[in-house]
Amino acid sequence: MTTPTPDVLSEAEQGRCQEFFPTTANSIQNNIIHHLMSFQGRDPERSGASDIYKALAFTMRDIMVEKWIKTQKTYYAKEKKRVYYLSLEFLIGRSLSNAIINLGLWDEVKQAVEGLGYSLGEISEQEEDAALGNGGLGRLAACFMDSIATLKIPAYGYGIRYEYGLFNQQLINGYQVESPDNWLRYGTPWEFERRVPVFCVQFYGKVTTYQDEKGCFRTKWIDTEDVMAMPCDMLVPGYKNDHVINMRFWAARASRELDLTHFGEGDYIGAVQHKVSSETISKVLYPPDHNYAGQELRLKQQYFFVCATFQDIMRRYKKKNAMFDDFNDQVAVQLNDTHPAIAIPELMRLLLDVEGLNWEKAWDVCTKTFAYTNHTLMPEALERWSVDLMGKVLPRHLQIIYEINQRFLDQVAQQYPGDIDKLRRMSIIEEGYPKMVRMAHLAVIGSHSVNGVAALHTQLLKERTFKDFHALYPDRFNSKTNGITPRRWLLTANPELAGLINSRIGTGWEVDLEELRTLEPLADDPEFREAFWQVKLNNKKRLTDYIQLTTGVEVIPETMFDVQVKRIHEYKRQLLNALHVIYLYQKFVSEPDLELPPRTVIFAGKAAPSYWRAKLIIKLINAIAEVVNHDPRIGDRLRVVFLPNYNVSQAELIIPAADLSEQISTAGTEASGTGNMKFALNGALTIGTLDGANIEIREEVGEENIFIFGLNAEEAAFERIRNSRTPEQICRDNPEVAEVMEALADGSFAQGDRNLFKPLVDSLMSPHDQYLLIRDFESYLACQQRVNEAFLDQQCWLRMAVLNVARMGKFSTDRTIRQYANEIWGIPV
Ligand code: IMP
Ligand code: B1N
Repeated sequence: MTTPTPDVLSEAEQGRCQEFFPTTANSIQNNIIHHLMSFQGRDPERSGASDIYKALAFTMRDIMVEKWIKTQKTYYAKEKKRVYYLSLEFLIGRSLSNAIINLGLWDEVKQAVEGLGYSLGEISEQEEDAALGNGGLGRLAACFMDSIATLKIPAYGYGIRYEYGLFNQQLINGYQVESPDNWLRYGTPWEFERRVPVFCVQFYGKVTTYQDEKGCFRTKWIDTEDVMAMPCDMLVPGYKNDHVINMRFWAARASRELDLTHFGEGDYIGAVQHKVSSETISKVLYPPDHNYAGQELRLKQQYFFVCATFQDIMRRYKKKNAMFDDFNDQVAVQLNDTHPAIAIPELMRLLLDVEGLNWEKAWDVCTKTFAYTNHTLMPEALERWSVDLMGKVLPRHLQIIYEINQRFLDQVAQQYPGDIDKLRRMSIIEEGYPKMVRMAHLAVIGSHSVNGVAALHTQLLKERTFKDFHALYPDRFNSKTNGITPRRWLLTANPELAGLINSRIGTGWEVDLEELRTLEPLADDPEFREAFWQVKLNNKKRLTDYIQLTTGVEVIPETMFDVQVKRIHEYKRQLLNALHVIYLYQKFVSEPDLELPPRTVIFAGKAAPSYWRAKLIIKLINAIAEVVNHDPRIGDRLRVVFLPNYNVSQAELIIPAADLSEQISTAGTEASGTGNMKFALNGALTIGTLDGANIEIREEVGEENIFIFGLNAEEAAFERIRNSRTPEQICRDNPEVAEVMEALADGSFAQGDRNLFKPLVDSLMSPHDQYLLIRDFESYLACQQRVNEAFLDQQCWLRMAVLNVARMGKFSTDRTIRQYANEIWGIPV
C-alpha cells in the first residue's frame, strides 16, 4: 500500500473540499481506509479486494447521502408535485461503477484504489448483482431511476426488498438447474435500513360498519393479521448533477416482535411462527414472467408494498396539507404494469374509510393520481385474481372493487344501452368458475393514463386487448416508447467505444443522446471505422476470455458474434435461432467449400423454473453445442455457446462484443424489447422481425442498416386463422427445412434418442403453432444469408454499425422519462 500523495489542490478540488465528504483522490482514499478500520475492523495493509470493495461502496454512499439530503431539501423548498414509480421489480445489477461514473469521480477513485494496490476493475468484480427483477420490465424501472435522477425530477421508486432475487442458473448436463440468489448473505453496502417510518399492513380479517361522531356510517377493517413494513433505501445519483434520489424497498417484519409488549412468554413458539410467516412476504422474487400463477403470497407481496408505500405517501403529503383537494396536484403514481394495481382500491379505502371523503370526490382524486403502463399483450400474463382469494386476503378491497365496477358498468350501460355482451367483456369481474378480478380492467378504469411501451404495442392495445376501453376513453391511451440509460449501457459497459466517441464528438451525448448523430459522417471515414473495429475486437476478446473461463469453449474473436440473450420463452423464438444453427452446421458439413463467414452463436437467458418447454429449449441448445463444437469437420467455422446465469453484469460484458443482435420474436408478441436498443447502441446490427421497438429502430437507422424478416403483426394474426401454409407443407416444399427438422427429430442431437426433443418437434410441426416458427423459417434463412454477405464485406458492415450507433438517440430513457413527465405526470421538463 502506498500513501496518498498530498497535492496542491486545483480550484475545482478546493470547491469540493467544502463538502462534508470531500471528493479528492486523497480524501477518497482516506475514507476507504476509515471504513476498512472503523466499520470492518480490518488492517488496511491486509485487506482483500472484497474488503476494499465494501469500503469503497460505503465511501461512495457517504458522498451520495450528502447530496441526497440536499436534494430532498430542495423538494421541500421548491417542488410541489412528486412522482411515485411503483414496481414489483427493479433489476439493478451492480451499483459501484455506475455510482462512480454518475458522481463524476472515475479518475479520483481510480487513483485512490490504485494507491491501495488494486485495479478498479478487480474491485468492481467483487460486487454481487442486485437482481430484484426478472428481465426487461425490471431493468426498465432501473433505467428510469437513472434518467429521473439525471433530469432532476422529484420522484421516488418504491418496491420490495426481496431477500432472494432472481434465482441463479447452473447448467448440469445441459439442463438448467436453479439455486437461490442469496444476495444479502454478507449484507449490501448500498442500502440504508431505516427504523422509521415503519408501517403496519393488514391482511385477512373482516369488514364492519359503525357510526362516527357525526352519525355518519363508516367502514372499518378489523380482526386482521398484521405485518410490519420496514423501509430500506437505495440511493440513485443523477449523472454529474449533484442530484440524488432514492428507491425505497420494503422489508416485511413480524408485527409482534417489534411490539414487545405483545410478546407473551406463553406464546413463544406461536410468536416465532408468526415472525417466520410474516417475514416470508418479502423473502423471494417470483420468477415466472409472462405467466400468471395466482398465488396467495404474490397477492400479499403486492398489497404489502402498496399499503406501506401509500402510508409513506400520505405521511409526506400530510406534512404540508390537511385536505385532499390538492392531492393529485401534488402526487402522481405510475403503476409498472398491473402488479401494483391494488393501489387503486387502497387509495379509495384510505380516502373513504380513513379520511372520510365521499365516493365521488375520492374517485376523482384517485383517477387523477394514477397512470398505468401495460407491458404485455399476452393473455396468459394478464393478472386475474380469484374473487374468493381477494375476498379472503383483502375483504375491504374486494368490496371497493365491486363498487367501482358497479358504477363503471352503469356508465357503460348508459353509453351503450342493451349491449349486454359489452358489459360482460368490460366488467372488472370475469364471470365464470371461479369468478376472477381482472386487474388490467381495474387499472384502466382507475387511471387517467394508460400507456403501451412502443408504438406497435400501443396500437395493438387499442385494437385488441383494450378495444372496448379505447372506444370509451380514447384520450386515456398513449404511447411511451421504452429506452435505456446511455450511462450504464454505453459509458459504463463500453468504455472504449465511449472514449472513441468522446475523442471525435465530445461528451454531450452522455446527457443528450441525439448528439450521437454527429457521428454519421464518420461512418465514411476509414480511420474512424478502423478504430471502431479495433474497439469491437477488444470487446470480443474480453468476452472470449470469459467464455473460455466459464464454459471451457474456445471461440475465435474474429468470427461473427451472433448473440441472443434474453429470458427463454417460446414467443422470443430461441428455437428459431437454434434451427438456423442446425442449418448452418449441415451446410458446413455438406458443402465445405462454401464461402460463409465463420460464426460464434451465443445464447444466454433463464427459463422460469416451472416452464418445462423453455427448459427443454435450453437443453436443445446445449445438445447442439455439444455436437457442433466437437465435430472436426466444422473446424473453426461454427461454435455454439450457452452462457450460464445471464444477468445485468453479464449483459454489460456480452452486448459490447456482439456483431449481430437476434430480436426474432413473432411479430405482435414482444411489447417493446430493450435489449434490441442496447445492442444497436453498441454497434451490433439487428436481425429481427417487425415487432415491438424493432420497428422504431428500423425507422431510425434506415431499412438498409437492419435485417428484417418474417410476417408482420397483422399477417401473423391473419396466418394463425387462415393457416395458408402448414409446417408440413413447408417441409414438403423446402428440402432444406425438412432436413433441419429431420435432424431434430431423428435424435442426431440426443445420441439417437428420438423422444428427448419430441415435444419441441411436435410444437414446431403443429399447424396451430401460435408462434409460427416454421412459417417464418424460410424468410429467416434468407435474411441470415444477407447477413453473411454483409459481414463478408467488412467495410460495408462497419459503416452500417457506425450508423446504428449514430442513430440511436431516440432510445435514451432520458427521452422516455421526459415524455412521461410532460405528458403524464404534469411535470414540465
Ligand atoms: P421524507 O420526505 O420525509 O421521506 O424525508 C426525506 C428527507 O427529506 C429527510 O431525511 C430530510 O433530509 C428531508 N426533509 C424531510 N422533511 C423535510 C422538510 O419538511 N423540509 C425540508 N427537508 C425535509
Ligand atoms: O417488459 C419490457 C418490454 O420491453 C418487453 O417487451 C416485455 O416483454 C416486458 C409479468 C412481466 N412484459 N411483461 C413482463 C414481467 C414479470 C411478470 O411477473 C410480466 N415483462 C414484460 C419493458 O417494457
